Amino acid sequence: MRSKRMTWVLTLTATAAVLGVVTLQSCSGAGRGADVSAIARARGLTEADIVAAVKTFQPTGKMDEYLMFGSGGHSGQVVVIGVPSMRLLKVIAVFTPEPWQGFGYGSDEHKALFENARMAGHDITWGDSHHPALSETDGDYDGQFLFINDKANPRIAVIDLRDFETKQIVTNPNMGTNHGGTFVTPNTEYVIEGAQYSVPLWTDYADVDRYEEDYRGLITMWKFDRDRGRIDEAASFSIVLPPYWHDLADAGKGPSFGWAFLNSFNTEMATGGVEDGNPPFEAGASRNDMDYMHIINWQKAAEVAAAGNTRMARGRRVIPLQTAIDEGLLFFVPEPKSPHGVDVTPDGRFLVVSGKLDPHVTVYSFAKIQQAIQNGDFTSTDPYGVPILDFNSVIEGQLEVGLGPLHTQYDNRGNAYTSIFLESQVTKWSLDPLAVVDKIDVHYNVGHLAAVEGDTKSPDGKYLVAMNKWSLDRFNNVGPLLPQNFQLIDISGDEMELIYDMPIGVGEPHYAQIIKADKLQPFEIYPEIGFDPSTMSTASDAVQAGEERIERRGRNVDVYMTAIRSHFNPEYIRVREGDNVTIHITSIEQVRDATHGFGIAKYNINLSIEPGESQTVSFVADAPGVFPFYCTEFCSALHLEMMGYLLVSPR
Ligand code: K7E
Ligand code: CUA
Repeated sequence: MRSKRMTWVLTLTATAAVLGVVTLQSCSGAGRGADVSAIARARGLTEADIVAAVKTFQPTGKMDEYLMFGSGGHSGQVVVIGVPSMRLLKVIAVFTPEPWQGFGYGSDEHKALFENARMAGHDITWGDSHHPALSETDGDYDGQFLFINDKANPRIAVIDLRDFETKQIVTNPNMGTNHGGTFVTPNTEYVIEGAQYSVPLWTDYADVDRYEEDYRGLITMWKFDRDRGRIDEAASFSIVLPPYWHDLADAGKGPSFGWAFLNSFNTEMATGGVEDGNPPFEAGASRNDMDYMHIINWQKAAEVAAAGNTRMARGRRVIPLQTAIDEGLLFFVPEPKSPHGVDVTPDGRFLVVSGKLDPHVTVYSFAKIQQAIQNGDFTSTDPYGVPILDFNSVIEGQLEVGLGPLHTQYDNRGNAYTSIFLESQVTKWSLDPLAVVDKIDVHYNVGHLAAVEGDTKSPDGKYLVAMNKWSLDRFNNVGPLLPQNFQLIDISGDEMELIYDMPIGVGEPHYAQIIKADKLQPFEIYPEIGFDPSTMSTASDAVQAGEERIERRGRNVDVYMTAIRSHFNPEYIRVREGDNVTIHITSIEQVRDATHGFGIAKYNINLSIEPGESQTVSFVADAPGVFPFYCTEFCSALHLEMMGYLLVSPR
């Protein structure tokens, strides 16, 4: 491979000529007499630094070519980042309340969403978001929806990219946690959620000594109703799996359409218990040289479910394991040691698996897998009767890429990029022939990679982001809890070039997807006055200008309020202690970015009301006193005056 310390043979002037941007030696006119080479010298910048800066800098008002949707890790949110500038544009509130967006601070719409997101009788106000998935049409991102999993509390969220807001959270009571989600099928027919740690399925409680009998894995195919923009829970189904631990999944496309692939580990079914003198989980679950890639015919499974060949488990439709075996829905093929990612190639012909404890990537041929299934070419079955294909007869080849390979993405020139955790590198390799092409150091301990459109049928091949778990010495010391480091890599040339470091200080992101920005068509303002984003239609309680009023029925008080720069109408809300108050607020603004907030002091209420939006907040006026409410978003010169009083008279 090439030397890591590149020698700069070009002079600054030569670079300037190549770039055709500025004359670096003297820039009079270009930057008010600035001398770029003098600035670079003073800041200690190298030639490569200047090139990287020019490749990533966005002048004011210039938009990024791509948007990256990254998981927010245990923040439970989604981060939206412009590429290549790596500017953070938004943190979309998903699983965790977020006051700026007024998400979970009083609005009835969000109360309903969080109500549906409860698990085991608990309000859940965080998530461990891992894998965002953009909706696809014909195997390509279509820019309409985004899905993301909560690993900690097995849930899936739906975000509508018309307004970048979370619309739905569905729970999976039959999983302990999830990890193999979210991944979409090529037309977003289904959103895939694979479990991670197995738990008892048909009984609510079984001790670990009943592990092999009562614990089960699961994969759920969530049916997505694109017209409604919602997962259809009743039309969704799950398939029971043996009690291995399951990891990442991917959906086949092109020739492998209709199939899903799911990694597993702990096929040893180790049950840990280091305190009892047993090997700890980490050792027990890593004994075998091979685990099983699960090959799942989801298209046929959907037919089996539609035919009623399911049982109910905790109110959900489930295809029992024996049915899955009998119907030919589930096959295994060995995969090397503690696999992490399984990534279908853009043409859908091959699957790339990385074993964390194996220095190779293994490339499986979908055609060979199909041939073996059709020929009934099985070496044996697992203890539960699942047929196992012969490893050597279905692989296309293996390639040594480095120690601790994890995740793979693709470009548009037949190359794959695999993250190498232990060596803190990205390995670029060609699929045909199987050969390492280039390696680059990243800082440090890389997890996922995200290449632009890198898991679609037509990757763009321009940029790759290495999502590094450790940042160590890359940023200023902010105490013992460090941000992660997203490193932007230019992959458009023969050699990869590291061009930007972006600290992520909100949680531990895992995966991201990067979409061409012009595929997104978000609203600039809501399409009509009185629009309810939770239904994406006109609110039944929308308030138009001139309709403002307060209605009382016994102890119920309904306030019909409008907001426009720079006042609320009405400005007094007079109620009695103990009254049930419902405020219906509509922003009658039609100007882009004229957002108003609505916060009530000491009642833990805050809304964000964007132009045209209608929201409802209900609460019991249980504390008597005088409580100012005010607009929490700076909206005009008279923003401080945009206020009113909630007057709660004692009973
Ligand atoms: Cu590797 Cu959850 Cu995909 Cu973390 S996961 S990196
Ligand atoms: Cu409206 Cu500030």
